[in-house]
Amino acid sequence: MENINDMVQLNCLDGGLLHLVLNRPNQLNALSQDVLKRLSRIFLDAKEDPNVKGVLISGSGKAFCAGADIKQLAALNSAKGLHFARFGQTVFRELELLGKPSIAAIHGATLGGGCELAMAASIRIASDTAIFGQPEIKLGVIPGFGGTQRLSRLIGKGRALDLCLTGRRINADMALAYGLITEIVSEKELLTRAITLLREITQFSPLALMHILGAVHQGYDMSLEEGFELEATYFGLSCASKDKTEGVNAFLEKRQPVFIGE
Ligand code: CO8
Repeated sequence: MENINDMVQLNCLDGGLLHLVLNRPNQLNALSQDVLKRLSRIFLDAKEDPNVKGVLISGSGKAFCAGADIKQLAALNSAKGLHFARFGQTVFRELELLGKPSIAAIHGATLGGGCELAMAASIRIASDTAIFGQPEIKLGVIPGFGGTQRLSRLIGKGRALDLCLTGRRINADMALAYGLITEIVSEKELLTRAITLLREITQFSPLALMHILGAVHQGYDMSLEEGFELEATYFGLSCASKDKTEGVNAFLEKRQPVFIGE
């Protein structure tokens, strides 16, 4: 019997970084209902915890995540499928709307729900061993954890349709060319690079980071005019912060800023 807490291991790293390790290596970190419940708890807690500045997600064993747990998928009827899809969508949205930067550090298979989880992170970097795809069509279903929506938004409708309709896999080079990931490193360097990048980002004002994430995620589906208004609102809020005073003063005084999140 698997313990729900072991399915996602938590490591607190220096600088307020929370490292989540998907930890069902014998199932290639397949996303069961329990994994999703655990992820939801972690994301909600991380959002509220002022000590958490950023989140890193990786997978143990030979894959990032090979998708929803196909054994559980087998038992789904229409009503349960609807519920499971909504639940997964909600959990991944919690990650996307964390208000703090997140990085998916990807290696090996990143398929189906695994790719959908990675797409909910703010940034994806991958090792040269990574493979990506939405193979649900081969199982007679469709992506259900946000894949049809986020993939189209990230890489464009034509490429998303190609991947979802064929179920074919793409390698890291192609994923980079598509804009699904932003960087490729060797598998050995993956975690170090992801941590370094997340540290670089989380040194900035947490408020400004939250405002950027909010402006991009909320503004994405608005009209351009509405998006501008949202951006102006967030910009105004940023200007009211002590971090803005500190950032501008530090520049003028030719020193490094120290942001406090106020
Ligand atoms: N679920 C459960 N178990 C899995 C999964 C999975 N998604 N993927 C792999 N495993 C298991 C295998 O069954 C195997 O277990 P065992 O050793 O007991 O036989 C073990 O992991 C290792 O897998 P393989 O032996 O297959 O490893 P390979 O290196 O030969 O192949 C692959 C790796 C190519 C990744 C292959 O495992 C594979 O194709 N996996 C399935 C990928 C897939 O189809 N993913 C999509 C799943 S559906 C989905 O994500 C839908 C999301 C939205 C759902 C909405 C709910 C309604």
